Amino acid sequence: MSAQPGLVRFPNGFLWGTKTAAYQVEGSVDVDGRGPSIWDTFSHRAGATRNGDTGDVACDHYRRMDEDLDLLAALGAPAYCFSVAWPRVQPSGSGAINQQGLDFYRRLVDGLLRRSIVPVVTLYHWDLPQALEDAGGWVSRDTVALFSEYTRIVAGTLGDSVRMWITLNEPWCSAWLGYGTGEHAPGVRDHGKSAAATHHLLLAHGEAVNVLRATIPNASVGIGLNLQPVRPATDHDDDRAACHRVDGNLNRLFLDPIFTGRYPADMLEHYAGLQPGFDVVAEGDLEVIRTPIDFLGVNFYSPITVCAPARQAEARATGYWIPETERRGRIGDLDAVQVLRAEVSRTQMGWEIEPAALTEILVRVRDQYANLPLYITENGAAFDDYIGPDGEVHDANRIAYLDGHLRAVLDALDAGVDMRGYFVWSILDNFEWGHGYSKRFGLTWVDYPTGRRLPKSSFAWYRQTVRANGLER
Ligand code: IFM
Repeated sequence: MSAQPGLVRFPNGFLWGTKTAAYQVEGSVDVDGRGPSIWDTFSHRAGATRNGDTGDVACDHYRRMDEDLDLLAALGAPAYCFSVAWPRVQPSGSGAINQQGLDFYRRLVDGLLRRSIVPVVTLYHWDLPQALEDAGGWVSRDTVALFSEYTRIVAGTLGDSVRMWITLNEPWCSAWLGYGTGEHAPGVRDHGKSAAATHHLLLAHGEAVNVLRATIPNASVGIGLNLQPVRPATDHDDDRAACHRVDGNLNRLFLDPIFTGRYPADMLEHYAGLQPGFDVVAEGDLEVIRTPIDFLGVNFYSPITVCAPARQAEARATGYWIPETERRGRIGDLDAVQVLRAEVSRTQMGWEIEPAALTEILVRVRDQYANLPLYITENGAAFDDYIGPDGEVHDANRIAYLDGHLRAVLDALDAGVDMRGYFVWSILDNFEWGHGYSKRFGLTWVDYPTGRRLPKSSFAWYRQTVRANGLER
């Protein structure tokens, strides 16, 4: 990157931002006509979330929007990505439009523009209207057409002011945590349903790309995928095979259809026989799914290492750590067990910190799929933050994490990858799904009982990084 003494700089126009999602920050779940989403239902189910936490209040962003807009202006990052809650716009997921819901997002977009912040909109970040789940949710093909209808409404309302659109955020989580392990809403445990949901989510994405393009002439449209390099614990054939399966589920099941118009053959074979599974794929669907996109959003947190279940003792003997309590659920249907490297530091989520893995996945996307513009649409970390005696949150570990991953982005740029921007997850501490409020990812501490916002040290660090458009050498 361009040389300046003491500083290593990002390209001009590199888009810096932060990101949130509706259910994680908004609260006000039953005001101004909003209908219930699957996360309202799920989070109120006994035992579904840590401490029974729900998004009922969250960061109270719905009512504190102006304060949060000022916070974003104080940060100085030129972009902000938020998600629209489908049940605010269409309380029952189809038909009647709730104008008050749309007005909220209009005010949000106008408030951003007034502060010269570029709005980036995610259409779906997991909060499916409950009425649609009752009718089959993402397992039902009907949801695809309804998502197009919803997309048309939002694009018709905000399209004059919003150019950059993300159709879906991390459809893997919706499909495999929502319908597979049941850790996420709607809490279903049925991998046949996960497979069908995967396909319908991808189809909804492809259809939405076309709707956005038809509605907004200069739209820039992409999807946000959670991608993770997967490594075998050892060179043993069984560990390598387990690695290939996990990679198939986490990465290839989404990248392949989007960029090549095919599901990976090994995954189709792996899930064959499950109902409804990939039997829901109809002629012409994959052509829709592979509709060209303008950019890919990469959400990155950590790589993952796996072994074959029968080789756990060998993995332990090789120095890996497999917590006794480690649930095999997440990758259990893949006949694989996640192992941890004892010497690698982890975030409070238990996720290994390895910035080079980010460079690796970015280069892989370019080399194996497409040389298209890439944005890091999420990167960040939860740590055990606390307010110190001086009244401040000194989150040096988060600064180190972000700094390391930004250098990994620089490495990708050096390798010729078309990196266009970087969004920190998140501007605020917020509702971390099944973990409730126990995990804090924010650049800003949120005091949940009062709603008070307190920028952490990482907030000042990120402001400085954005302003310099670079990092110290
Ligand atoms: O909080 C989530 C977000 O909703 C989706 N990506 C990962 C983040 C941290 O777990």
